[in-house]
Amino acid sequence: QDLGIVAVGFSGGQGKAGVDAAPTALIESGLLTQLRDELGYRLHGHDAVHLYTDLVPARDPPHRGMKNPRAVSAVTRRIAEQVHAQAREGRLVLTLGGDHSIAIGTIAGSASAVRARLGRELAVIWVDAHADINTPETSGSGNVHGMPVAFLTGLAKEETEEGVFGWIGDEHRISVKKLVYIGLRDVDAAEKKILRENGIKAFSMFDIDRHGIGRVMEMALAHIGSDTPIHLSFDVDAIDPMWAPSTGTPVRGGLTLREGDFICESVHQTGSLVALDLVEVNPRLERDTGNDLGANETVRAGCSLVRCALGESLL
Ligand code: DIR
Ligand code: MN
Ligand code: MN
Ligand code: MN
Repeated sequence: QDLGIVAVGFSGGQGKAGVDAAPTALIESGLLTQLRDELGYRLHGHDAVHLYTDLVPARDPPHRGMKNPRAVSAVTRRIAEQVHAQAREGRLVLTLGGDHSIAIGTIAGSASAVRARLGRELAVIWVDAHADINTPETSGSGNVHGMPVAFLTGLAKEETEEGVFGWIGDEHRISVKKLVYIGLRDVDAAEKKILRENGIKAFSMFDIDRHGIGRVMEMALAHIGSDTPIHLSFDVDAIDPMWAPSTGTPVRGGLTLREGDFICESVHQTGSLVALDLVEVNPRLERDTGNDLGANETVRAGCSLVRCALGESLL
């Protein structure tokens, strides 16, 4: 099968440098070679790691409290075009982030491509410790990586097309009905209200402990419905810091490595996966505190998640 790769070295959706180094770290650890040689994918677009430096303005003052709003908007707009172009060719698209703000681009691109190519609505499985559904107005941090789902569902909007994220149109958006969260454990009060008021399906760590990951995946996939194209957006901080410590906002009490891999395997098994993001690996954080092992383990966890989503565990 054909696999489009979009390697995104971007960190402007949050404050910690180093998450931009993740695509190179993942690729240098052998991820793409494995996908090609062991899983048999034909790769496209894998020759470049995009830094988008030409899109980052010299002056980028806050807008509605958002930090780096113009940079994030311009970069995600370009990513949306890249993902759309790959997906229109009928390729599965793998995006290696970067912080989670880039999902504004990846999901906008795959939602619009799935509409154009199949006339279908895209479902999204968002695996994360966080809900990333703050609006600019509810956000306490101003970091756009805490807001992508609000923009993608239309819960946050710009009034005019000239507004900072005004390029996001209906063709790029997803329905709150086709969105499922897995792994939540650090959700802001305002986000809980948004999830409740919009009836958004969410499986927290509590639900995983109660039902087990097998049952949770059955329920998550049943909610989406069979034969619906799926975009899996995986924030590595969903995995417990025991296995993935090198990430910007680690939260204890997370998924085991096996539970993370199982989520990916279950999505692969549906045969409906059209796009996959792996985000928030920051190899520099643990490296800088002298913990090379922590950085390497996090990269290794990320590689495993991607291979599982792309079919490694099939016998
Ligand atoms: C917090 C933390 N809810 C915020 N969010 C994320 O900044 O909006 N951390 N996404 O990874
Ligand atoms: Mn996230
Ligand atoms: Mn997160
Ligand atoms: Mn938090």
